[in-house]
Amino acid sequence: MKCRKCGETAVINMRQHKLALCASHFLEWMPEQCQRFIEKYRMFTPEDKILVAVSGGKDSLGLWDILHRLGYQADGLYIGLGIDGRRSPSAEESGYSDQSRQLSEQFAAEHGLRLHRVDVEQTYGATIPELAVISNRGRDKPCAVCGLNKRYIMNRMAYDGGYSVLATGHNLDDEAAVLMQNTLNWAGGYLVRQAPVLPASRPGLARKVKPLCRFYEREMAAYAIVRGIEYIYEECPHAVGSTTIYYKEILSQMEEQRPGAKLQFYLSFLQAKEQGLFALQADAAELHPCDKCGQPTSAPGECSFCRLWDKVRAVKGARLPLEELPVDLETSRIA
Ligand code: Q46
Ligand code: ZN
Ligand code: ZN
Repeated sequence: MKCRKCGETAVINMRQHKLALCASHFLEWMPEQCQRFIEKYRMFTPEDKILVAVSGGKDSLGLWDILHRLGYQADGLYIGLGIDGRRSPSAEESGYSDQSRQLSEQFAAEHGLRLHRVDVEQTYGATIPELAVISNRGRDKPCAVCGLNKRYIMNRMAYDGGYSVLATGHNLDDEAAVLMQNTLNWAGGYLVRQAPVLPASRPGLARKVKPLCRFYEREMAAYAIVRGIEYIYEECPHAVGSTTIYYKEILSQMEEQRPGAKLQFYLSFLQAKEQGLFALQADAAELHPCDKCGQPTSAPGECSFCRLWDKVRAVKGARLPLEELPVDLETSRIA
C-alpha cells in the first residue's frame, strides 16, 4: 500500500476515508484534522487555557501531544485512582494506576508540560476500589463511583484552576459505543448531553470538549506508535467485560463489512441533533449549587459526590475537607 500523497510505503490505510498515508504524512494529517474539528465545533481558540485529562493511555497522551503541536496552551490533569491491576504481586510489576501515572509524568517531563496530579486516596482518604466497597456501590465493579469521582475532580480542577476548557481523549469508538448503548435504551437525558462540546451552561461548570471524537481508535493507536509516545497498553482491569467494550465489538463488526459505519452513525446523530432532535429536552435538568461544596448538581441538597464521601467518612473517619483539592502541581499531594 502506497501513501496517497507521496507514494512512499503507507503505515495506515483508513478505509472510511479511502486514504492511505506514510508515517510523515500521517503525522501531518492528524493535527490538521484535529484543528478542523476544533474549529468546526467551536471548541476553543489559541487564547483559551486548556486542561487535558490524561490517563497515560494512547488517546489522552495523543490528544495532549496534538494540542501541544498545534500551539495551544494545554496543561494536564492526572487523577490517581488507586487501581492495582497486578496479576502477580511481584515487586517489579507496578499496578495500573502507578504505571499510568509514571507514563503521564514522563510525557509531561519530556515535553516540558505542566501536569496537575490529584490522588484520590491522599486527598479524600480512600482509593476508588475501597470507596466502591465501603459505599456499597459496585463491590466488584467500581466504575460508577470511579466515573462520579473523575467527573467531579476534572470539573472542579478545571473550574477552580481558571481553565476555560476541559478536554478529554474520547475517540470515535468510545462515542459510537456510548451512542449505541444510549440509543438502544432510548436514554433521552444522556443523548441530549452527548456532544463534542458541552458548554459551561451554569456557574461552577467547566466547558467540556472532545477534540478526538471523529478519530477512530486505531488511528489514535497508530498516531501514538508512529509518534513514539510511550503509553499504557492495558486497559483498566475493571474495563474487562464492560458493556462499552461489548458495543465496540459489535460496531467493529459493522465497520468490517461497511467501512465508515461508525463514523456515519455518530455524524448522523450529531446532524439530527443539530436539526432539532431532542431540542425540547435540552433544558430539562435543573441544577443548583450543592449545599456542601457549591458544585452544580441536580440532586436535592448535597451533590452525589459529597453524599458518597460523607458515607465513607462515617466509616473511615475524615481526612481532608473538600475545599483542599489541590489546583497546583506544586501543592499536589502525590508522593
Ligand atoms: S478507570 Fe474507572 Fe474506567 Fe477503571 S474503574 Fe471503571 S471507570 S474501567 S474508564
Ligand atoms: Zn507520504
Ligand atoms: Zn458537593
